[in-house]
Amino acid sequence: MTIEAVDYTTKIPNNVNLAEDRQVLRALEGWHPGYIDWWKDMGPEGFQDALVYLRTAVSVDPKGWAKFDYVKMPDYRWGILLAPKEEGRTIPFGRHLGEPVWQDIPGEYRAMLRRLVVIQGDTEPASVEQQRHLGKTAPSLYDLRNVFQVNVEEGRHLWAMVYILQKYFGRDGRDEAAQLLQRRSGDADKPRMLGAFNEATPDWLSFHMFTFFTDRDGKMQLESLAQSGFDPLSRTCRFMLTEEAHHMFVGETGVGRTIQRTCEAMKEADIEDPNDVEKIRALGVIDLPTMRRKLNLHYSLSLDLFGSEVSTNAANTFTAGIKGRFQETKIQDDHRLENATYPVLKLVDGEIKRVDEPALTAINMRLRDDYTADCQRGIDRWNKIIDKTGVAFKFELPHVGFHRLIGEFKDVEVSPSGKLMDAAAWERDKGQWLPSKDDGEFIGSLMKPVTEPGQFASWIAPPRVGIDNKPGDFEYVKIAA
Ligand code: BYC
Repeated sequence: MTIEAVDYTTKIPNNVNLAEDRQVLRALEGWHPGYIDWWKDMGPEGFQDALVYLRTAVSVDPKGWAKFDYVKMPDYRWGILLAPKEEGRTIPFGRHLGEPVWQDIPGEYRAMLRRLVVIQGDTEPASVEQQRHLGKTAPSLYDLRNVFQVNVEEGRHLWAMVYILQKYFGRDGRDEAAQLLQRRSGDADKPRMLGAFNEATPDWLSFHMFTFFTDRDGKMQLESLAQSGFDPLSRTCRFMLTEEAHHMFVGETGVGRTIQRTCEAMKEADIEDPNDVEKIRALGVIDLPTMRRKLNLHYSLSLDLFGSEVSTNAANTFTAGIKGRFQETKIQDDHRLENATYPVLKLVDGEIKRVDEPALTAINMRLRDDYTADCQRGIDRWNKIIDKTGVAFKFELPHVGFHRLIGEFKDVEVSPSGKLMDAAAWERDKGQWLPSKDDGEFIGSLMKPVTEPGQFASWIAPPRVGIDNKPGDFEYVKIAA
């Protein structure tokens, strides 16, 4: 493994030798002002002059890749960083299994690769746009810093994809890079490409659920692209995954701290029944049934991001050696899948059944199953927090057919327990399972900013440890810098 040093002398820090790649450097420098305009228009609302205690990637050495310091967000050094090259790496799956990885894009796979890179790129600025209002209502300086950290890194992930577009796709790539700054989350005319990235993130519970569930789809997709036979994409995604881990940490601990605070408040007030919603809400915390409805929403929206269960697109990208499976190199099989099958949940004669499908077309389903297992581990950790406080309540993932807009279940209604329902029954019952307007208004009423170092809003517990081991009263954001 060779670790290329990061060059900080060019405007765009990088470890891809941009100083000698004048054409790409010029293209990126040409794109930079538009990016900064986008950041100022669509990035975090306010706080652009605040000093934020941020981590910046300064190396790709797994032993020490980041440095923490106060930075104004528009001055963050958004760099192009690829994980170290693995000498002798070969394509780990598909038709080209065992051949040396490509340093350039084979002509026949150009369109396919471009589509994946553009979709991946599109999600990054979308999430920043979705989260731009949150600074105003942060429950603490610690949380405020975390959302900004996530935002600047999503910005860097956009740069990562734009580099691939501009370096390997010439003029088409430059056009796509420009369009990535033009689409807008939730816009009627120019929406972002995937469903979940056009939804609102109205409050901090939504943000934490989003970073738990939707960033975890990001992890699965990046893991699959990190297997790619196109080595620059693989290396880019591998380094993005290093940063992504913190985003999921923010989500998991954010929801975990919310659960913790609710259970503690219930205990202090001697409330045993988690469904005693009115009394619990009066304590200034979010009741567990409301959290369950939010969980149901974010999980189902995120499942849609895996595409159809049975997909020839997925089969084609796998066979081409472009997009693999989660932890492809650790799977014990022939990595070609021409004769294999995989069980897929389908609607058969009005019933939900597992049906064996060719494993190649079931690649999305398999990734989604891996995702569900990964989510379940997080849910188990949340349930442990509840157990420890003695409150009788349990979170569960709803059935994968619940509330779906993409794939096998898009035209039917399925309850969280997996029962097919008619439209009338769904209309009658869905309010129990998905957040209502009233839930949104109640959560909204708790969203009051707390800007005193070491203080937290009523509805969320403090973290167990600080970022970069800082003490509890550390001033993570100097607002009036
Ligand atoms: N919304 O064969 P199909 C992240 C379209 S998150 C709208 O079923 P395929 C992050 C599809 O485009 C990770 N349209 O699916 C997280 C196709 O349309 P066209 C993002 C959808 O292609 C948090 C048609 O339906 N990265 O990084 O096998 C914060 C049939 O497609 C949707 C990636 O997704 C949808 N949900 O799989 C920040 C990786 N689903 O082209 C960042 C790259 C499907 O026929 N993307 N369609 O008009 C892919 O690997 C695949 O394109 C997909 C879909 C998984 C998205």
